[in-house]
Amino acid sequence: MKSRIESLKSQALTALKAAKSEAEVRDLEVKYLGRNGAFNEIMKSLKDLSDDEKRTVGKLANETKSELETAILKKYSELEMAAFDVIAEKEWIDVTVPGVKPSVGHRHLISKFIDDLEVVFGRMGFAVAEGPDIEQEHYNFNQLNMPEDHPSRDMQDTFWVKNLKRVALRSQTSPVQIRYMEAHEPPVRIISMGKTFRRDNDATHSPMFHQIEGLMVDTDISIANLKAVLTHFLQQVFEDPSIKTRFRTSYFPFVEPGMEVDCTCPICHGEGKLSDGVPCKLCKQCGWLEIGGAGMVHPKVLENVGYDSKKYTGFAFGFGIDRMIMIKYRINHLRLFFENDLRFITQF
Ligand code: FA5
Repeated sequence: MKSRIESLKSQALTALKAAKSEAEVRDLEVKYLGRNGAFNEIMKSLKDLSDDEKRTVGKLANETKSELETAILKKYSELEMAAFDVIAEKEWIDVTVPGVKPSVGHRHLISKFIDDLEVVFGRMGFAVAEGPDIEQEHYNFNQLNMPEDHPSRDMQDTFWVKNLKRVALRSQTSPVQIRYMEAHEPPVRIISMGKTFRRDNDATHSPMFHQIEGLMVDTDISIANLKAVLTHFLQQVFEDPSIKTRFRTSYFPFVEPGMEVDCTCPICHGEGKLSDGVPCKLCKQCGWLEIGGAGMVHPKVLENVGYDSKKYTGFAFGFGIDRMIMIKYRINHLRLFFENDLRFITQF
């Protein structure tokens, strides 16, 4: 019986050593230690032995059984570790390899610039007003002292909306002045920024462009206020406190007097040439750049919205946002703003 136990043990250990999978180990466990396994058979047959033999053989059988149990547990854990090694090998990653940088988008140059304008005017107490891109003739022209058949309408070659009477893509941001004044009593201090549309198309004029409109109305507003606000504004926008402004008489039906606003060239600082004597290309050696129109609000416009033009005066201005960005960042073609070429867009 003893030799039978010894031989079972060595058979079992050899088979266990050769086992390659958990399933094989489980089969061996059943074969040797299971309810109908070899060791249970031995235990059952102990009853036929003498008391002395029962004690020694039983002890040996029990010891061998628990030895086998330990060996089986050890084999299970070896197989498990080997499985982990396979996973670790298969799913191996090198954490020292430099990562792939995800590309993150950002706001467009024009949107960011519009935010900057809002900040500059916000500091001067101007609120932001809005109006629709598709506008009634009434607001885009009539109320601005540009009645039907008035030749001044030819100054802005307008996109009219087909099949809709007297509706156009707004050709300027000035209609927002009217909408705001109709809804509010003075004092008024607003800017309005957004898209405007005209039948234009060249390097510095596009069919869709952006304007900023400004309007200030109160009892004592004069050209001095206009000049102070616009000079400060341009110095802030071009980040150059040496910027100067000048006003040239001009004509816009909704202001009187009307003016073109120029500022000194931020590249040559009004000299027309750079410090090394090279002629300045941006201002074409003139030292000044045209930025937009302005003037004192025409009394007729004030009356159109129900304001007392004897009591109130105001100034208004309208500048090209795209033009200011072109000057600030030395961009030579408007098309670049709208082509969405990432090589351009990611620079700002
Ligand atoms: C006007 O539109 C007036 N509403 C401005 C104004 C407001 C004057 C209030 C007085 C009081 P003007 O047509 O000049 O003015 O246009 C103003 C600016 O818009 C121009 O100086 C230019 O910078 C810009 N601009 C005009 N057309 C285009 C275009 N097609 N593409 C890009 N910018 C343009």
